[in-house]
Amino acid sequence: MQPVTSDLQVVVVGGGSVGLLYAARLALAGLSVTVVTRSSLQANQLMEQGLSLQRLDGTKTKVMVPARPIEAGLPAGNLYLLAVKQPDLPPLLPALTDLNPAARVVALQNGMGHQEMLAEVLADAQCFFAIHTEGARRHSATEVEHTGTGTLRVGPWQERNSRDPVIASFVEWASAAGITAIYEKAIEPHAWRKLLANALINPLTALFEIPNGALLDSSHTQALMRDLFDEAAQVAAFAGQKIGEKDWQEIVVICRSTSRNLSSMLQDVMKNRSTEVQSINGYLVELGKKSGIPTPLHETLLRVILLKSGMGIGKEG
Ligand code: KPL
Repeated sequence: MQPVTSDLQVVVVGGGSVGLLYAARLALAGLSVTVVTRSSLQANQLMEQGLSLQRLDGTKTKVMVPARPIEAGLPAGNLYLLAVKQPDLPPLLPALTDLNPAARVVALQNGMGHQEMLAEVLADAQCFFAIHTEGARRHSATEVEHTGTGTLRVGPWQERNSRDPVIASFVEWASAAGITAIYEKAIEPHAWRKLLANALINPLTALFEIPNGALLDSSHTQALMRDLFDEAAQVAAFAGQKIGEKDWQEIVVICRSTSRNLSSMLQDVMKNRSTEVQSINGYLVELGKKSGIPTPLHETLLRVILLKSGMGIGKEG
C-alpha cells in the first residue's frame, strides 16, 4: 500500500548498483525520484532508455526516471539519498551546502568517516545515515539486478529524541517498495556492525574473486573470517561497541542471503575503480593503532586490496 503522504521528492545521487536499485524500487512504488549521475552519458541513457530492474525472481521491469549529471547541479528535492562510495563523497560536499535547510540527506556509504565529512557542510538536523544489506549488481548504465534481500535502517548517527517527518515518510515509502525499512533512533551501533561485515566479506571476496556465499564453502575462508572478526571486535570494544557471537552469526547470515552477490569491493576491483577499503579495514587499522590493539590481518588485507586495485606501490593517493 502506498503511504498517504506523496510530497516526498527523492534525489538519488549515484548511478552505481545501489543507487540504481533504490531508484528503481522507489520509482516503481510510485515515488517521485530523480537520479543524479557522474557522467552525462549515463544520464542521457537513463532518460532515453529508462531504468531496468531485474527482480530476485528473475523477472524484469522498466521504469522511466528523470536523470541529470552532477555537473548540472543537484535538482530540487526534499530527500537526497547519497549512494556514492566514500572516495566519491568529498567532491559532492560543496553542492550539499546549497540545499534547502528543510531538505534531508541520507548517506548510504559503507565504512566510517562520512559522518564527519557531512557534519562539516550540513546542519545536524539535516544529516541522516542508512545502513543496508541489500545486494545489487549493475549490468549496464541503465540495468540493475537485485541479488539479495536485506534490511534498510535509517536514522541519525547518534540518538535523537524526535522523529523527523521527511525521514519517517521515506521509511514508509521504502516499505511500500517492498524493502524491509526501519527508522532507527541511532545508526552508530548498526554502522559498526555493518563495518565489521564489510571488513570481512568485501576484501576477502575481492581478493579471491568469489561471490559472497562462496566464503562459506571452505573451512579456510571461514577461519580467516573468524580471525578477522575477533580482531575487529576488539577495536569495536575500544569504541564502546559490544560485539559478540550474535554479530558473528549475523555476518554469516549476510553471506548466505547475498550469496550470489559480488561484493561492492569485488565489483570495484574488477572495474579497476578505487575501493572503500581505506574507510573499512583502514579505519579499523587506524583505530587499532590509536588504541594499542594490533590488527595484523586487517592491515595485511588493506595492503593487498590497495595493491590489487592499483593504488599500491608508488601510487598512494
Ligand atoms: O554491503 C555489501 C557490499 O557488497 O558492500 C554486502 C552486504 C557485503 C553485500 O555484498
